[in-house]
Parts: sequence; structure tokens; C-alpha cells
Amino acid sequence: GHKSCVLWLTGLSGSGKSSLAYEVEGILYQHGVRAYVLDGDNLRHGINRNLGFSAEDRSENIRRTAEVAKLMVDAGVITLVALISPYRADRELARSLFVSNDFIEVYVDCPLHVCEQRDPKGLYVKARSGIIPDFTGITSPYEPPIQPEITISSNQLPLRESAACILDYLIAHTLI
Ligand code: GGZ
Repeated sequence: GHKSCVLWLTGLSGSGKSSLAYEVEGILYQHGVRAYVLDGDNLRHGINRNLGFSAEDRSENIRRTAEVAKLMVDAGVITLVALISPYRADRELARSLFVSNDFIEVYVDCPLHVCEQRDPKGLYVKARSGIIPDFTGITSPYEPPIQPEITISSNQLPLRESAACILDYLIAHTLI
């Protein structure tokens, strides 16, 4: 058996949040544990499609996603949220919707210059040239977590090992 919870992955664009979330989801699935990824980029095509990247819209993006995550946790699913969620206050609001052990903040820590070198979608180049305004890390702030439950240095660990860190946490806290 398992106990549902939310793993809230925060970090820069290109830091590896989505890859890590889907890796953990896949491993949990193989072990018969129900898990589901709420990915910022995907949600912005659906329930969050009317939101942009102003501070207000990001707050609303986080609030809605946290409410959906809460429903999923109530339904017994281990829920992996992958959102930049750059503002501490927004992440704290998300945390406040859950009982303390159910909210696990995962800081996907990757230096900006590494994210910018990767630039898988060419967004950093566009941000630098001013084509994309309010881009996190370039023209919009990112406030790193102060006391995350888990920190993953994603540029220093292979994906499998990063996923193993999260699984180890879940095991150590008897969530799986
Ligand atoms: C940051 C942006 C922006 C701006 C588009 N700033 O790496 P990606 O491309 O695939 O994922 C990023 C995604 C960020 O959406 P989130 O919902 O996670 O952001 S937040 O939590 O801050 O609300 C990025 C793309 O959208 N993208 N414009 N200006 N990322």
C-alpha cells in the first residue's frame, strides 16, 4: 500500500522538473503505485490556458494547480507537480492546502547558465533578445526554496539517481 502525497517540483525552465517527475511516475507505476504528473506546460494548454506569466497569472496558475493536486491526493494518487513556481509566497499558499506531511517541496536545483546552455526549446535565446518578456531567471525573478524537503542537483546526477533520491524519501517517510 501507499499513502498519497504531493511532490511539488520547483525550479527554472530547463532545470529538469518534468523529466524527473515523469521518471518518478514511471518507476512508481512499475511498482503498482498510482501516480500522476501535473506539468505546467501541459496545464497551460487546458485549465490554465487563459493565464500568462505576470506575477498575478503565475500565482493563479499555482493556486489552481495546487487545488487540482489536492483533489488528486484526496483520490489516493501520488501527485507530482512540475511548475517553475518562482515565488515563495505562492509555494507557501500551495503548501497551506495540505496537511504537513502530504506536501513535499522538491527543489530541482540547476544553475541558470546550465539551463541556458541546454535551452531545449530556444526560449532563453528568445528571452535574451526580448522576444519573450518576463522570462524566469532573465527578466523575472526566481526565489529558491529556503527549506525544501528535498533538493536535487539535477546537473550533477543522472536522471535515474535523481529519481532514486525522491523514492528514497518516500520510503524513509513510509509513504510507499
Ligand atoms: C517562464 C515560460 C515563459 C516565461 C513560456 N517564463 O521550460 P518550459 O517552457 O517547457 O516550461 C516553461 C513553462 C513555465 O510554465 P509554468 O506554469 O511552470 O510557470 S509558473 O510556475 O511560473 O507559472 C517554459 C514556458 O512555460 N514559458 N514563457 N515568460 N517560462
